[in-house]
Amino acid sequence: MISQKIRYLCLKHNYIVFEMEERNRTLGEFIIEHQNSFQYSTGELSRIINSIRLAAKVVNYKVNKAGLVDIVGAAGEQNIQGEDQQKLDVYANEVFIQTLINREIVCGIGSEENDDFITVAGSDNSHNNKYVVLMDPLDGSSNIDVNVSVGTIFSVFRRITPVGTPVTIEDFLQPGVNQVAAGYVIYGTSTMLVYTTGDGVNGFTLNPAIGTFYLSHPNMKYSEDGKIYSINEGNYVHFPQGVKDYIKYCQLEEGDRPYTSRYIGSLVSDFHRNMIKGGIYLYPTTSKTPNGKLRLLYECNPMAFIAEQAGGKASDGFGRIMEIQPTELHQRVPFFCGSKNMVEKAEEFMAKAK
Ligand code: AHM
Ligand code: MG
Repeated sequence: MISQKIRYLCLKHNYIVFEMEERNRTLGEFIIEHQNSFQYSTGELSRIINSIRLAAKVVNYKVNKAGLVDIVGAAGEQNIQGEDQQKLDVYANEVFIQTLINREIVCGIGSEENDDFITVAGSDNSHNNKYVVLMDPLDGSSNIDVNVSVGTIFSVFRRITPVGTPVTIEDFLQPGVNQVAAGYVIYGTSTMLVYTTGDGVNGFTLNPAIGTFYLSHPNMKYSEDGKIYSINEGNYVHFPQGVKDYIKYCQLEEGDRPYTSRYIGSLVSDFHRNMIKGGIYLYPTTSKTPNGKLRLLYECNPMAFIAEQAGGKASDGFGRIMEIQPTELHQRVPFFCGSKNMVEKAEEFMAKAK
């Protein structure tokens, strides 16, 4: 930034004042600076974040062209949950998987779009890498055709099976408290990569002209209270009584209420807005989705880790998301996530109605 004194002299002498942008750190610089603060630092985790950064740029390029080329619409296949896969889902899945495999930095990958986990061996056929990545490569993909923000969600764990052996299902079925990193990319009005390695949450915005992410949102924090609630109210009659009661509480004219209702239908976008403005996101059980809709491993755990690192909270309505012991790869759970006091209030209603 230019100093007040120089600005004054320039104006006095009719010189043009050029505003220099403050030079923010790039994501690449930030990763290198923070590498040593990570307790098991060997550079591998940094290389994983770097790969995700690269894949995010490639997917971003394609997402931005979605309306221009013949890329929207169903690919004609269904994923394991029986949902139509969009072409961009398939594309994003391939880009993230290939980027991680090519760089030989993970020993396994689990993806919402794949029925089973992928075992990754090095080019010498060894299994010496330490980390597994779980991801939802393109979340909220039903929004692609209508030009609404979508996202990528990822979660990183250290393997629990011995290094040198192929990964097993146990490496993937770890509770969220074991995560060493998690993050998301939001392909919105601007593209951002937000992540944590357990030392706070930082957000980086892509400058598309030069393809570089810059630190734009350092140390992101949820406010303790918020005024936004995000839920698909079309499912109201199927919600558990505790959620119905909580919604009525949000709508009541009292104190700082009624709250504002905002629902995009892309978890990443709803979460991102609520983290910045203060709010709660809820996807409870419904009769259509008796275990909730969102996946514990690909969506809830990573978002819960980010939420907690930002001072927020994530619950299944009764207890901490990150303490749930997963039993299957594509497990679904109810999800209540956001500003701490709002999540606690929702839990109170759930407990009362139980
Ligand atoms: P997806 O992984 O198939 O895209 O589904 C997850 C999405 C979330 O992003 C979003 O919050 C939720 O599903 C919306 O569901 P609904 O349309 O039932 O409200
Ligand atoms: Mg998803």
